[in-house]
Amino acid sequence: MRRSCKTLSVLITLLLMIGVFTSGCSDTPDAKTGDKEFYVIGFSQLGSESDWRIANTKSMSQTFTNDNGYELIIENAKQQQDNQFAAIRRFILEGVDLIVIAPTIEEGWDMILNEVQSAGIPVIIIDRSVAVRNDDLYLTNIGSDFLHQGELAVEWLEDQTSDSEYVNILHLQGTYGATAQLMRTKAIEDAESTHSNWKIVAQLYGDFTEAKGYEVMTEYLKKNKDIDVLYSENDNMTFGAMRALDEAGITYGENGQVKIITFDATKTALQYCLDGKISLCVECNPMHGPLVEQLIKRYRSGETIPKHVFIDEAAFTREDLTQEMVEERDY
Ligand code: GYE
Repeated sequence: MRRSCKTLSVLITLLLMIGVFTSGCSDTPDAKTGDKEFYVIGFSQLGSESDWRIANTKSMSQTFTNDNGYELIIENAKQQQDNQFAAIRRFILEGVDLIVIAPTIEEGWDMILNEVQSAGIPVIIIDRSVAVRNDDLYLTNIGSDFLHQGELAVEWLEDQTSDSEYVNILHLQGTYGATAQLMRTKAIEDAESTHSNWKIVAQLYGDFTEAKGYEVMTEYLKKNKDIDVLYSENDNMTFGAMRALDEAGITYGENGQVKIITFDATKTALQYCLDGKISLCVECNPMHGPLVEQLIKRYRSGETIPKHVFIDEAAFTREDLTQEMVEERDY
């Protein structure tokens, strides 16, 4: 207690001294006059679980630079929604101009977004979505059409398996309750129910990370080897799964036992696809920065902006790719 009083008095004295000093030099240029006014953005990033996520964070920080007139404060929530709430509350206290949220899961956002709204701060949701009762709580949601991505995978698999008597599908799932997981799961589950020859033999939880993908696959493969297709909800889980398949002596890819479908289509995954190891890469574009900036500019100039902006995405097989395309991939 005594110590903090002392610290306080030292601080006050210092502040007074600065005050006297600056007021005494009113003719000399104030350091502040040279400072630019930045538009301050608080960005609650959900984590750093995947290559996709790293690219997404990079795209945001490369866009919202001081040179472009922004100050970007990034908080990494380490895949915990509570950490996102804490970061958002700090943004409110700091009085940022706008908050961007890449939410972990869809549920549970009403209360915190109400707090942000009461503070008069606009919100943009990127990547995954939030399931809130009132969508006035955010300006716009920019991200992928995850159901469409799943449907692209299903379409391709239909083509591949129309003559097969049975198709055993092993399903690796991302973070439960995240839009990317919910929609990619919906696509394959719906398709299974309408294809009598398809069977999802197991659903394993990989939480979108390579380590978890490897771990659950290794465990599963100890007892089960009868798999025709691996439907993996992101590239990093796929990489972990490939390692587990290698160790279990199960072949995959062209002329192999297992066909691999993966989501994201990062450079590494595309290279595997071109090398014949992965059969299908469904694209999920993380380069949100420029698009977010465009929308912020429109919002600041008083335009009404669309409530949901989807990014155009495709799917690739080996035949669609060239080495050049892989090299050009920026994530
Ligand atoms: O597919 C995965 C990441 O929500 C689109 O999250 C994102 C997903 C992406 O961890 O790699």
